[in-house]
Amino acid sequence: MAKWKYGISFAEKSPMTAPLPLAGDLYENMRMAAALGYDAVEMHTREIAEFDLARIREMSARGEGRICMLVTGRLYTERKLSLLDASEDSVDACMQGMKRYIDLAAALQAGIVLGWVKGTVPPEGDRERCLELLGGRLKALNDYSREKDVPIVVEVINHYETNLFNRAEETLTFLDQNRLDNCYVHLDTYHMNIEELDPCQAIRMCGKKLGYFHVADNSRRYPGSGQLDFKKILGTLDEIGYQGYVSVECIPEPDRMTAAKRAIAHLHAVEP
Ligand code: LER
Ligand code: MN
Repeated sequence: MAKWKYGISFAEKSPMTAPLPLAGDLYENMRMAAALGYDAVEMHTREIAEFDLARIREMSARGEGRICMLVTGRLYTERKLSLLDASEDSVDACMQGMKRYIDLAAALQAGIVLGWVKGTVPPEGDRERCLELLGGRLKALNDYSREKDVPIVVEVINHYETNLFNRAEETLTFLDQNRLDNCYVHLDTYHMNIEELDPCQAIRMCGKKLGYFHVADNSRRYPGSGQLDFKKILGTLDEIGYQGYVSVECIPEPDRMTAAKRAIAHLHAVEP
């Protein structure tokens, strides 16, 4: 019996260059992921998407998978909204979108991944002021999501993609200073390999505040394809008593099915 649950990233539409191993029909992919040994899929979707909730619940009851997380990035990439937008109207629309994601996650008993939607500090922008604004806005979402029993996980993403929350320590400090008790740190081995001097020390630093964990190897292909020591990484998750999901977010090479199969086989082989 694994110490944690395994997830895998999915979107209905995703190019082969994106780090989402699964794409296509949701229900087929949930079933296929479960058959491969994954406990759940993490879904990139729009906040206005509609799902057959009864069908998803029936599938979960039959052991045909579930949805562990909804990823909010499409609010940013498709609707161009973020929590640090300059106009109040955009920020309001972003907050409404995030609340819709939270409502949908509540119906699915899933969590919410916050990555790019947090926004960035503009060139020449006042970083402290941005952090203050973000803290207030996230506090409102923190309280809304706590009421609905939906955790928010804030992803730590490397500095080539964003200029806020690039490292575990900075993210932990922000969550702590703003008393975001329903928000957790979301680490990703790919980003940690770029940003953290010692990824295992970053895991230890998060301790009970670690809420979600993405895995890919150093080239962002499936775990086990490259240089990262997943025995040591999973051993450190065990050391801190991590009980969340370990979720595969990797480039679908050599093809979707092979990447998904090899990833879970490697993780099972090295888990404590
Ligand atoms: C998403 O989980 C992620 O890791 C970022 O790199 C967004 O692409
Ligand atoms: Mn990630």
